[in-house]
This record gives sequence, C-alpha cells and structure tokens, in this order.
Amino acid sequence: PTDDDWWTSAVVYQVYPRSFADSDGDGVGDIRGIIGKVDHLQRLGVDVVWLSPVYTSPQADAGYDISDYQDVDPVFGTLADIDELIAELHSRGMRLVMDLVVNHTSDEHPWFRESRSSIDNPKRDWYWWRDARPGSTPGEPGAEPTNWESFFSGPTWTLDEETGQYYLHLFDPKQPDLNWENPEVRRAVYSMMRWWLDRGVDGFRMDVINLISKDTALPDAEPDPRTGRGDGFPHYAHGPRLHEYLQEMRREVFDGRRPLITVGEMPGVDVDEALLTTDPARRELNMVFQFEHVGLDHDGNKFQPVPLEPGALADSLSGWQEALGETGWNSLYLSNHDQPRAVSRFGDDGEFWRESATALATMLHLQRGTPYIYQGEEIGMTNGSFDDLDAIRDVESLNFRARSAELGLTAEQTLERIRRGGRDNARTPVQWDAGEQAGFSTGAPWIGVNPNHSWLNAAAQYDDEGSVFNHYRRLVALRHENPVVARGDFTRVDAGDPAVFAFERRLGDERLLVVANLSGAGVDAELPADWAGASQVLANYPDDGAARLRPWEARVLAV
Ligand code: TEU
Repeated sequence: PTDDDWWTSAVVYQVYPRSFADSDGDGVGDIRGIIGKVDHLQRLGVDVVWLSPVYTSPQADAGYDISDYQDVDPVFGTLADIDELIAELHSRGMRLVMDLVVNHTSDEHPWFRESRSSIDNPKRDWYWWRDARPGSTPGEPGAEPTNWESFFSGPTWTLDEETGQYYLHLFDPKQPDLNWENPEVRRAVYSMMRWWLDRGVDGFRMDVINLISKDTALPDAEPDPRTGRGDGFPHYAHGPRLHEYLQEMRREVFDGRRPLITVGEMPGVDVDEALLTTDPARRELNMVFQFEHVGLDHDGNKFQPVPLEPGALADSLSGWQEALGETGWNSLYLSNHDQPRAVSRFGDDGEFWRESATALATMLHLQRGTPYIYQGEEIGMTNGSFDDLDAIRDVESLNFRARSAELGLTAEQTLERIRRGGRDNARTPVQWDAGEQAGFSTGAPWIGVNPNHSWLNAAAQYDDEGSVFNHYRRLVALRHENPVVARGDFTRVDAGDPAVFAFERRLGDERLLVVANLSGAGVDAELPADWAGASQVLANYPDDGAARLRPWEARVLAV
C-alpha cells in the first residue's frame, strides 16, 4: 500500500469510552482510562483507535447528542487528555479516529438554542422547522409534518410550543437534525473538522452520514396501522445531494492533508450507494459500514427477532466481498456499540464459546477490507446479563419499553426482546480481570458488569496461547505480514454444506484458503482437490489431520 491507502492493511479498534476503563472511580470510563490501557491495544497489534464521542453532551444518547463539538465532556476528561491520548498513540505508531456526529446536534447546542429562539432567527434554517400538517391542531397526535417513525420509536417531529412549529429529529427529540441544505451549516461543520485534524486526529468515523441529505419535499411514509406512522427511510436516506456533500467535504476538509482514514456509517446502504461512496475515483470516503449482515436476525426492527438461517451470514458477507471487490472497499465488522455481542448472536456463548468466537473472527479478518474490532470482542465478551428492566440504560431500549404496550407486548416479552437485540449488550464494562467490577472501575459502574468476568477477562487470556485474545493477535499480525490478506482478491469456495464458509484469497502466486464451520455440529467439508497437502497457517483447534471439521472449527491454509 502507498501512504495514501495505508488503511487497506490496517486494523481498527473501537473504544466506547463510557465502558472501557474508568481512571477516577466515578463509574464512567474516561480518556485517562484509555491512556492507561494503550499497552493492551499495542499487544493486540491494532493500528487505529476509533473513539466513540467524548464531546460535551447532555448524554441523552450516550454522547451521540453533542452540545459542543470542540470540547470534551467533563465526564470523560479534558482537551488536554485528548492531546495526551493522541501523543501516546502516535508515539506507538497508532492513530486516532474521532466520531463525527453531524446529522444532528444536541438540542442544547448553541446553534439549536438560537434556531429555536424565534422564527426569524438567522439560524432558524440551520435545522428542519415545519408547520403542523394543514388542517390539524399543532400538538395533536397525527399533526406532525410527516408520519415518519423515528429510529428510537415515536414521531420524528417535536412541537416547539414557543414558536408553534415542529423540528425534525430522526433519533431522540434531544437530537435535532441539522439542515445540510444550508451552506452555512456545511461551512461550520467543515471548519470544526479541520480544527480536529489540526489538533492531530487521523480521520473520522461519520455517524449516519447517509442521512444528511433528505428529500426536501418531505413525503409521508406508508403508515403502520398500529401506530399510524411508517418508515420514512426512502425519503430521508441517500438524498439527492448526499454525494455532492461528501465530495465537497473531501475538498474542503481532507484534500492536501497527510494520509487520513474516513469511514461512513450508512444504515440501510445498498451495494450501489456503497460503490458510489467508496470508488476512489469519485473522491468521497474510504469505506462505509453497511448493515445487511446485522439485519439478518430481525425483520427490520431490531426488537422483532427472526431466526438466523444457516449460511445467511456467509452469503451476505460474500455478496459484499464480490460487489465491492474491484472498485470500492469494505469495512469488516461483526459488532459495535449498537449491536448485540457477536459471539452471543452469531456464535455460541455456551459450550463452544471459545471456538465460535475464534471461528467468527477468522472468517471476518481474512476477508478483503478493513477489519474493526469492538472493545471486548477480542476477549470474546458476551451479551450482558440483564435480570430486569431496571438494569437497562439505553434510550433506544427504554423508548421501546415505553411503547411496548402499544405493540401488544407484556413486560416479560419486552425484556426478552431487549435482552436479545438491545444495545446495552455491547455496553457493559470491559472485563479486564476477575476482580471487583472486572477491573473497570473502583466505583459503582454506570451499567452492571457481566458476572462472567470471573472467568472471561483479559488478564486470564494474555498468557494462554489458545485464548480468544491471542487468536485475534495472530489474525492482526497475519494481515500485517501477509499482503494476500490485505490486498488479495476474494473467491468464494463451495464446501458442500451451508454451515461452512470457505473462500480463497489470491495475490499473484500467493494463495490462502479459509474454511470456517459456523455451526456447533461436525461437518465433512468438501474442499477443492488442489488444496490437499497445503500447510496450515492458523487454526482454532489442534491439527488432527482429519478432513471432518469439528464444531466451529476454522482453518487457514496457504500454498
Ligand atoms: O447509529 C445509527 C443507527 O442506525 C443504528 O445502529 C442505531 O443505533 C439504532 O440502533 C437503530 O435502531 C448511530 C450511532 O452509532 C448510534 O449510537 C446513535 O445512537 C445514532 O447513530 C444516532 O447518533
């Protein structure tokens, strides 16, 4: 790779600061806590840290509601702490990516305070203000300017009593959407981004960046008879000016700078939009987070589960490998702060916990693209254990709970849905050791520590060669050492059973075969004849020389 595309052989590690490490005992993780754990990251071998939001925020959505983009929330530390974190990472050859949340601000951001203050305020047009539906009474259910359902349940519009108009919020009422149609908004965002780059950060992960351009006609959605609201996604996602904005941002913010990394979070993105965004010739973003594979086990709403079909995960991921293979670039992830834990969801967090965590990691990390490790994934952390609804912290789950009666669910069913799909699963504290509060904090954590930290923790894994942690470490090293992992092309191999995900990577004469049994049953895989006698470079079981794959067995062969 050249300097400019260094990220094609990099591995990114996501830190969700609230739950990573708490240095001052207030029960909330902080920046000094991260500085204290840089050794862990270096040991794992990752190249980049993506830091979820630490900006000043009322924390209505755990920091994704920002009231000052150019300062740090006291709960996480200070700007000086960020400077120290940047210096510490840079001195060890790692880089820092900040979260950029500019589809919306907090309602406590000075821009929004001004905007809401009067209809003729110069910043009125920085957000989406509209009158009530013609012929309706403002404030009455159904009077909202559109019938869209918000990501966090309920209408996407809230009435401002003072000025008599509604403002748009695709997420919580405390997250009003910025109006990107207004060039002043875009200029303000770009200038803030340049300020962070000047400070030394190495790129951005861009929150719901495919929502910044909307259909300005704001058409209604097809209504759901139970709520009267519907999915406005076709009208507010991938709007007509999305690519214009991304290209403008590239020119105004990134051009002429040192090599950076940009990744756009794009819920609902399809292959065509992803290609438009990541084709290097179009000068937009390096890569996007697509959501297809994290939607396979629910019906479009994360609280409406459906079973994961055997082979569905492999089919979905292969489709993206093939689609973006020649032109674009994939990001590779199984988990983040919004998703249940990968081992609990796609693997087996019981009998085959270690085997399934390592098999999933193997098939993901050896694909073409940039892998992302979400904190705790590298030690195989599992879903949280939430005994009752009072243990839940996340606004999305709490809003779902508040509306569950409307959907005809009992309290028990509601808890069951949240335990399966809720975001708190990924937000329990990182399990550093078997001690009090898993070594996360000396105080009372803001969310319960998983009791399985007695055996599932980082300290127990460092010196165990067969541990999940050391398997991840080897996968990261393999990407760095072997160019076929970073840059080889991808060809799916039919191993004769939907439970087995097999593929070949090839770069010149170098070939790698990855075979992963993504099931808890033994399987006789049929492998291409020319792979007989190839040497094994990595596996999650001792080599038994047998053709039969054991439960969740993964093997990597090279010729
Ligand atoms: O998430 C956007 C998103 O579409 C979802 O994953 C979302 O979290 C929700 O679960 C949909 O049901 C991003 C952030 O990653 C998330 O933490 C924020 O809450 C959200 O944007 C708003 O900023």
